[in-house]
Amino acid sequence: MTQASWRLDIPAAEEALRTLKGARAVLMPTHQNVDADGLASPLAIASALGELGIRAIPILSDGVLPPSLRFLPEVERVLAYGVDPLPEYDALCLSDCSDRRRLGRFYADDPRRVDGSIPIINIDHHVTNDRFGLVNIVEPNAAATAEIVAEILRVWGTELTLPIAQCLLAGIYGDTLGLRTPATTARTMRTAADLVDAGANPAPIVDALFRLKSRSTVCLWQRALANVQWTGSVIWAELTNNILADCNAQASEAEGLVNFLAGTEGSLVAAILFANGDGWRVSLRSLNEDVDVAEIAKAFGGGGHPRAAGCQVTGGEAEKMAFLRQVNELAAPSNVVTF
Ligand SMILES: [Mn+2]
Repeated sequence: MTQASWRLDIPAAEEALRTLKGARAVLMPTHQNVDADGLASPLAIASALGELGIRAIPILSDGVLPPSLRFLPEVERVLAYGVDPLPEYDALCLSDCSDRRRLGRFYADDPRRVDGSIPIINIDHHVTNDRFGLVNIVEPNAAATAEIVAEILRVWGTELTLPIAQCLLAGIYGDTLGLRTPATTARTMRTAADLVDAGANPAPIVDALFRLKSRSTVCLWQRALANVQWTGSVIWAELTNNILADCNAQASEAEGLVNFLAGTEGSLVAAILFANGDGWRVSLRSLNEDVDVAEIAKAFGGGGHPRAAGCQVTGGEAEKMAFLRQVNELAAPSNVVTF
């Protein structure tokens, strides 16, 4: 377990609040393929800003609410981009979003939305965050954006209501797989304990994020596991749109699968390749301390964390296989021992 090695930038947290207080409405787009941390953090912030009389609206950038996140308190306040009309806004607050392209369709439809002409508050824990905001609160040593948000709300002096506490605990549990990842510190656990003291209940979070699964998810895993392949020490599976359609599943349902594969004996990297229009969106994981998948993803224009990252591979079968061979070479220098 590593020691806590970050300190909240309190002046930045205060400046963020000043900026948000000056806005008539704050839009909070999520990153694409949103996860628990990516949705629970803006939900908690929106709820806290509501206490202060500031209107803040979380919006799902790719218009889809993953079924596993329906349990989040106050999720009904979240809009879906491309489905709900886009409200008027004069400030943006992004959480858990390492760069603006991660906003998916919200960005792609009009990159000028995030060119800085509307002030951006950027709250994140990705080491690859490029500090695109007017105010940047980026703490790569925090285990989850929700862990940072818990401290920001302390500075803001907002009440830790039950919905806020439950959201923040869900964000922390989501990114730490239930306080189990190397990024989890004693401080992460203390923050989690404070949230439980405030009334948060871990049991439904664990069920929703790690135990309950739909029939479509089991179908997806069945198809993916039947086609697991190896390229050197890279264990990988590809998910096509046909498989998703056959199983009536969304791509987000395979997120747990890459974590499952990452624990496979003899592997240094696990990859799930999601076929999309241009090639594949790739999700990378490693349990090996000597392998940094954020660095590997960066070599292909992506980013993330040392243990979990992603990138896009453009092209066809030849490019796909070349990518996997390159990942294997980047992951397996001669001094790295497989387990
Ligand atoms: Mn996160």
